[in-house]
Amino acid sequence: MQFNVPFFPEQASTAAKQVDYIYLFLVAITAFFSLLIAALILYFIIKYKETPGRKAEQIHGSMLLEITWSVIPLGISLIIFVWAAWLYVHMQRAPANSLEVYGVAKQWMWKFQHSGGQREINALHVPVGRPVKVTLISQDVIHSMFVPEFRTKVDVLPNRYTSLWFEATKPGTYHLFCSQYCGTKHSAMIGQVIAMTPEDFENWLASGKAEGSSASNGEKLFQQLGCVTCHRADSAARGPNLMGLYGRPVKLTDGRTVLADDNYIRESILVPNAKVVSGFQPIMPTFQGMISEEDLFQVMNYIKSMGDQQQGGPLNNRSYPDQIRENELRHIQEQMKQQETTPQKPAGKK
Ligand code: HEC
Ligand SMILES: [Cu+2]
Repeated sequence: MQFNVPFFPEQASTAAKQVDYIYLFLVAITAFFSLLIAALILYFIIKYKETPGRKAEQIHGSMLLEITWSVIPLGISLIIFVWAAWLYVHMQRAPANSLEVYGVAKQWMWKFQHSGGQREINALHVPVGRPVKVTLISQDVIHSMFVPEFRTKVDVLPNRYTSLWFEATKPGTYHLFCSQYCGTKHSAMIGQVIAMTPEDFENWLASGKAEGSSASNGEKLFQQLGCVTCHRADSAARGPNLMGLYGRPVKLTDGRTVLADDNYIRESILVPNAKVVSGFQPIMPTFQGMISEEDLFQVMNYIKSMGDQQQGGPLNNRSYPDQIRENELRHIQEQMKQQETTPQKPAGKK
């Protein structure tokens, strides 16, 4: 369904239609009840007009009426809730085969990098027909990435990764806005998302000047920053082996178990003592101020790629079977639930 209303942005992603359906449903429901109530008011004004000789009659409610006007709105609200929650969850979870892109927002520009190492400013090239996941962080204040034609938006925060995903459906150039007031030139913090056919996109990637893939740049940083002196596979290692770490549960010295996701790895590098891996001493120095957000993305990509090198599998693939992963995830979830309900135990004790 395409709406030919001029003030509606084009629908250019798979989610756009879904969002518009909910929006139109809300408008329709609102219009219907507004009109119904207005009409009833008019009707009652006329019908119960004061006429000489007619006496007001007191009534004391009607159970049937009360139940009807409670149950119907409840049903409608629940429809809206279930529908919107379903869409929200769908739009939060990037499909596993998503193309990964990383973005850094700052006053007042957008910087993107692709896993191949291509970088761009205030522009983001993506292929159509394939989900794209954009992981974002801010270098300063809160920004927000908004692409109206894709009906998708996410706040971009300092110190924490957030992400959004979309699948563009038609080639074209779409507006990219910052939708959180972020300072004097907030309104100039705009850019373009350029959706291309897969072939054009491949050509674009190939023509881009990239000094090595993101992961290989990350590997260089890993050596330059001295991470490799502690994180290595041999017996001289003073830190945990990072091979296959990404996406796995990690046991901490305080007995908690956490998932090694983007935010965990970022924190491990910037605030190493916040979560100390079980069996290790808190000797890792902080790299706060020594590594830019962009470089962090590259180191992250290198750490993610470590598990694959071992297996030779595709990027982000886990180095062990899904079954184990499922069990482990369930285990973590249970642990987290317990941690919420029981007070923290002292470190070491179980
Ligand atoms: C002086 C040795 C040392 C250096 C240098 C070092 N680390 Fe660490 N790192 C450790 C130790 C020890 C731990 C485990 C204790 C902890 O969590 O703090 C650790 C933990 C980690 C973890 C969490 C690992 C896990 O299994 O959960 C990551 C990720 C990490 N380091 C990345 C890095 C990166 C990236 C660098 C370079 C920018 C680096 N480290 C430099 C010693 C080091
Ligand atoms: Cu902004």
